[in-house]
Amino acid sequence: MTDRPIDIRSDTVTKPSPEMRVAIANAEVNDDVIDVDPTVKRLQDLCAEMLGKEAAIYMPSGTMTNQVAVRVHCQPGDELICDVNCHIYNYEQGAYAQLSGVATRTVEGDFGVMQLDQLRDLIRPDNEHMVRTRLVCLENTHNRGAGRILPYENVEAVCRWAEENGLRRHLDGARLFDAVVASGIEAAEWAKHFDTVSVCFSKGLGAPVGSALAGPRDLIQLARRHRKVFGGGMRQSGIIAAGALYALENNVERLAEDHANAKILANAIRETEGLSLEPENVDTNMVIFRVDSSLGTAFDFLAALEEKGVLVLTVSPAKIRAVTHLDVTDKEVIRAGEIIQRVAEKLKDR
Ligand code: TLP
Repeated sequence: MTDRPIDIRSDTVTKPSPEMRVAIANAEVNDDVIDVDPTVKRLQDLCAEMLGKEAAIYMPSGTMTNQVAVRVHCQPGDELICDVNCHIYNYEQGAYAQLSGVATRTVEGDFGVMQLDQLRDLIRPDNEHMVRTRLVCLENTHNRGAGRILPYENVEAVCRWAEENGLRRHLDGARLFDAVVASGIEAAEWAKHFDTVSVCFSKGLGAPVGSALAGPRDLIQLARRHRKVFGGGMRQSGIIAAGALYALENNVERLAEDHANAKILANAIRETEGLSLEPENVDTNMVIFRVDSSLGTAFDFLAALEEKGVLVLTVSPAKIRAVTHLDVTDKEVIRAGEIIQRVAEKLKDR
């Protein structure tokens, strides 16, 4: 019998556990567009409570919660400020422009961390030639920053500056619970600096579908309008919300196991000639490493790993990302590390 592939492309690849499937099968449902689905309501209320916000709304994806947030905060002709490597800027097809007529001003952050000195001069004067600076978006943990946790004081300082200057603040917290578990700082403590926060259930938390956007009641009411026009009004969505609820109630603390596994993988990569971690430290469940050109490209490396049963993703022609999650065991992670080392050795001798 051949072993199953070790799939560490993303923490989005997890499948609902038997216990989660029972919760899904037993979910109470109703039409959540006409009125309210009781399971969706429970999920939304729990999210709002955990994030210390008045209300929350369930949506099909993290892309939608981010883009509905942009739409809630901005009008066409407005501009948002974000780190150049953030998900909203890189992986959402420029939806802020396509769907909301919003421009972006990007900042070269340090693995996702923007400094106040980089931001101070970016607010545009009130002048009819210019777009209106309206919103600052942060991402925590930071995906292209290899799961980096933004320093708490940095988040506080950037958000205070934004507030003092009349800018709205949105947090892409797709993996906020990874930051919570690894930092020991509560979700509401992170969230209090932002007007809106989005969190995902279909990443490390292991649910099959969905994200939530939390914030003040009036903004979430407006978000409900925009969710509908973006095609995210869902009927008996308690079926999928039950998986998300199960994930929130059962799978938060265990994220620490993924973080420990990512450190095991990082150690194997650190010891391998021709590979270097970027950044050097691993804060949560992601590892990004550079493949030296003497071993070929990241695409060559990915193909060689795939042949040996390890699935990863490239993040650039020279960089690879691996993500630990609840469907990979520590043994599999150790094996993935050994395979990475063997592949590097082999490519060196080509
Ligand atoms: N990220 C995915 C890919 O889109 C890259 C992944 O495999 O990591 N914010 C952040 C920080 C994300 O990492 C993602 C997904 C999203 C938003 C979007 O979530 P979905 O996929 O639910 O639209």
